[in-house]
Amino acid sequence: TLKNVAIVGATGAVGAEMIRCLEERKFPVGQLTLLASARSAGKKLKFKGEDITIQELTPDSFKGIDIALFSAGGGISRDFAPHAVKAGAVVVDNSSFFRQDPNVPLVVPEINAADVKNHKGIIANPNCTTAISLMALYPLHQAFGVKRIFASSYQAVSGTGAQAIEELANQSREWASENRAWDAAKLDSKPHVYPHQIAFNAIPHVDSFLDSGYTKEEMKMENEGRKIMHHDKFRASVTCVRIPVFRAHSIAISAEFEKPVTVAAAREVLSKAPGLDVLDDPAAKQYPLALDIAGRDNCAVGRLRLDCALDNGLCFWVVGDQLLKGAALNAVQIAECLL
Ligand code: A2P
Ligand code: 11C
Repeated sequence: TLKNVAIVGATGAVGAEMIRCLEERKFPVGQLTLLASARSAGKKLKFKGEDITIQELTPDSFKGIDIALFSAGGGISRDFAPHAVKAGAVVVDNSSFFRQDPNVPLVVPEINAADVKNHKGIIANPNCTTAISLMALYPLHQAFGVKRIFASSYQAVSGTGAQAIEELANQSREWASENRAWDAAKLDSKPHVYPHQIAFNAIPHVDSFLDSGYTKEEMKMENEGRKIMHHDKFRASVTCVRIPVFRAHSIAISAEFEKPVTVAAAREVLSKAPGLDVLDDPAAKQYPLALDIAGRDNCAVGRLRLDCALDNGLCFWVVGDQLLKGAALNAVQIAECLL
């Protein structure tokens, strides 16, 4: 049976991918309602070759909606998801706002699809860095029992949204058009989205800082990882870094396991994992690259090696399109679990 679907934040970087995922995966959409701010109302976006006029999001937007996909930031989810639930819709929320609510399942369908059925109107979509990391970590956990990880992320600007994509593009153009030398990479223009110039830089600051000195983004790995893997003792020490890549997040992970692990056994486990490709042939210079993984549904893992500083430790490099597996694709997969 067909479902009436609404996308909140349809004009955003994730919203655009949600529209595409619904179309590509042949989700049984009855009517598609596209919602955004008043700034976008009246503009049109295409779905299955047809123009759909964007409407301004209001508390009354959800009459007759079966499934509402939210990706317009935590504040919008906080204020409007309850209206959608009241109107009878099931909300799949891409923001961090409801993720730790015990009444809200937090789901990566390849890992804990069964949690979907416990929902009370809202299902949360995990953080993108966490979701991509778990696509490789969870199968290893099932085989070897993960105790803790140390990780660094290399996050694309599209994780921040459409304005950040523009900021990186503009800064890159500014450098090129002024014929600047390599050692004159610091531009005159002031950044708007990030606290520092992102082009030609690496910024160890994603989301806001906590008293502990970690950022919120960094702690999502442990907090969301525990909930998704049903593993209350999982520990994660993470440094999240924004880099001048447009699309696809990369994460370098050192994981420590309960049981002894070998590269061959890990490769065997990972090669059978759903939604994950193993690209691991260093001699052929083959490993997952953001530029190759961008636009692909599957995440990819490579650089498998025993960790030389941990007991029962494995190092690996996992890359995923964070607009897809980290956001729009995962949200649509959750919606598919509801069918
Ligand atoms: P709009 O384009 O009208 O501002 P991104 O994460 O790529 O920056 O996208 C954010 C999304 O959230 C956009 O679709 C944006 O719509 C939407 N959004 C932002 N503020 C509001 C709001 N007050 N009401 C509805 N949608 C909003
Ligand atoms: C980023 N991961 O790349 C963030 C965006 O918890 O959903 C999404 C933040 C979140 O900036």
